[in-house]
Amino acid sequence: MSSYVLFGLENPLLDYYVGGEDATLQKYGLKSNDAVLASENQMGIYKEPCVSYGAGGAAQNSCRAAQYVLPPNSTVFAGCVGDDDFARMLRESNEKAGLRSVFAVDPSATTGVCAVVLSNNNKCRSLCTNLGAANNYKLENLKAPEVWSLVEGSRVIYVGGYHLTVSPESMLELAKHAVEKNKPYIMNLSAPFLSQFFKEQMDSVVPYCDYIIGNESEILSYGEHHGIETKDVGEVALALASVEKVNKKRSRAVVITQGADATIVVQDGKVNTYKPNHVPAEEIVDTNGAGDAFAGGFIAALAEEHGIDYAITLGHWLGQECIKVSGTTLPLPKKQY
Ligand code: 26A
Repeated sequence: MSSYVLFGLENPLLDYYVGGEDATLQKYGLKSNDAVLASENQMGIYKEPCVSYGAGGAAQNSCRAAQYVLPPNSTVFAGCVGDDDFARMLRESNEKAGLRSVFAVDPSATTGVCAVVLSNNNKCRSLCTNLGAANNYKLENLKAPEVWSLVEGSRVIYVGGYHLTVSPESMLELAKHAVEKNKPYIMNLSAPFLSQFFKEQMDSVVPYCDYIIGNESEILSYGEHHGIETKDVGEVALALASVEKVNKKRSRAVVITQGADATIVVQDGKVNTYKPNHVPAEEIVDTNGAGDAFAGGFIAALAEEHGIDYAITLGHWLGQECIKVSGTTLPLPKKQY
């Protein structure tokens, strides 16, 4: 049996920071706080001068964050990359973070890139992604013996909702395995557009989820596209939590972060709130990846069989450490919670 307790799946992306703030947003028709797949007329953004770059990919960020607090060799992450320098950089930064990459390689495509535009004193981030090779992950990549044995050896499974656009079959395969072995299965809502344009795929995975993590705009988008007539985050989370479950041995928790405001947790028909500690504005460097770091802390706590209170606390702490440094990485040398 492998020692990797946490198995993650999603898009291995490189984050490509572009300057210009509002002018760049306008030029490419982007909203200041959003995440989209790049359309044909947004492709020019990847030719804009690069301010900085680094490992990205929402679930890959979360897995790096989880590994930050877990014992060595606890976390493994799967996805598809090209055979290029970007892929080498991703492997390197995962390795530095202690995260094992099990990448499928599609030499006919380039590694996925996410253009990041910060604005409003770095408080807002707009993400515009060209998935490239990440889009070519297949169920057969997951079922390859060297990958599937890691799935079997894991205790907790984390899937990024962004993978709904790529390989919902792989997400379902992991989900069925999780039910069969009664392992916690966690999905992130990832972005508002998924509930809108990938609703059917989303609805096929939700019944398997023991934990669903998201933010306020993602849960409200879920509500809007599921005929839930309220803008109350707790109410929509209650509705999502009550979707019939496949694994009857576990109840479902829906966890909604709201930036500096209280995180809302819905479980067993009850709504609880958890206020994160205050981070002074002058300490905030880059909010990109805060939600991913939160998810990383949350899933790390579950992997160590802690309860939900501790999972939220650890998530808040990692989210706050993440926004104090540039990019989606965490401070080094490692801080201890
Ligand atoms: C399919 N899409 C659009 C995406 C992403 C994504 N990760 C996976 N799939 N769009 C943006 N991201 C990542 O989100 C992180 C911030 O939460 C970015 O790479 C960024 O690191």
